[in-house]
Amino acid sequence: MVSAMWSGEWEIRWLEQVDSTNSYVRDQARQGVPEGLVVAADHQTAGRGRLDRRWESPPGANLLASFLLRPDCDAADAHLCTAAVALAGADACGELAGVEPLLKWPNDLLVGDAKLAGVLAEVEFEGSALAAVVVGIGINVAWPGPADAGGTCLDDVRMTAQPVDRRQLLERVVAGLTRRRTLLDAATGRRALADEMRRRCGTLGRTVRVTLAAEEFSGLASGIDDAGQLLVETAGGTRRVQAGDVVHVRPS
Ligand code: BT5
Repeated sequence: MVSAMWSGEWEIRWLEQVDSTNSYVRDQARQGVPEGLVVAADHQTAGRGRLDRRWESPPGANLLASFLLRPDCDAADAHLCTAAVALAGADACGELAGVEPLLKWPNDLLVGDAKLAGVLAEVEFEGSALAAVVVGIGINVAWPGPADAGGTCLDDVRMTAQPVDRRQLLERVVAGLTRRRTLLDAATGRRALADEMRRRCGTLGRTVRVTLAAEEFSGLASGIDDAGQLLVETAGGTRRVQAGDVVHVRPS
């Protein structure tokens, strides 16, 4: 990895409108902007999910934010950046709304079986070295997502009287990420982060149906290995599923 150690500083930019906060931050990363940039937007005109899917959100309704990280780790550990942001997002929802979402492998926050938030991590390389990881999170605050997506929002599940303020929510996500950020730079820290992710991952112990591009199978989600792959026990043995390949993992 090429970067210097993280300075501990965040620079938060809040935009009225952008195509995608992830695209914006990736662009900044390519221009050499240091770690710590955080970009949020009231509205995305081309918000992105994984595998060319769209992330929808009406103007001003939800939290849409991306973080520029330059951790001292290999590309193989970049999935832990997703975990760090997802865990920070879950903590923030607990602190401000009194709900404790669980992680759904590889990149969602769920309340019950409903999707409260999604995380999208994208990596940038310099030669063969990891140069940056851009992690975006969309947390539904006031709008639960498209009708057919099975989503929920904090307004529908919060245990608190007051609606959640998006800027305060971002501040809490930043605080939760600050608590975990240095874990990414050392093997012991990365193990601790991976353990926390496994403890708070609601996918483990459930029967799941995995849909890949060319096949589908079911089994018991039994673990997540150090490379971030989901282990699924099937009649034919243990399958390892990479986040990049999976179209859907559903409880079944
Ligand atoms: C994700 O993708 O869940 C990652 C979403 C990341 C969004 C953030 S917002 C800030 C940053 N900038 C970006 O451009 N992106 C990131 P995936 O697992 O592929 O889920 C996408 C699917 O979720 C879509 O195909 C819809 O079915 C559904 N969906 C779309 N908008 C939703 C919403 N607001 N709430 C719940 N589900 C939604």
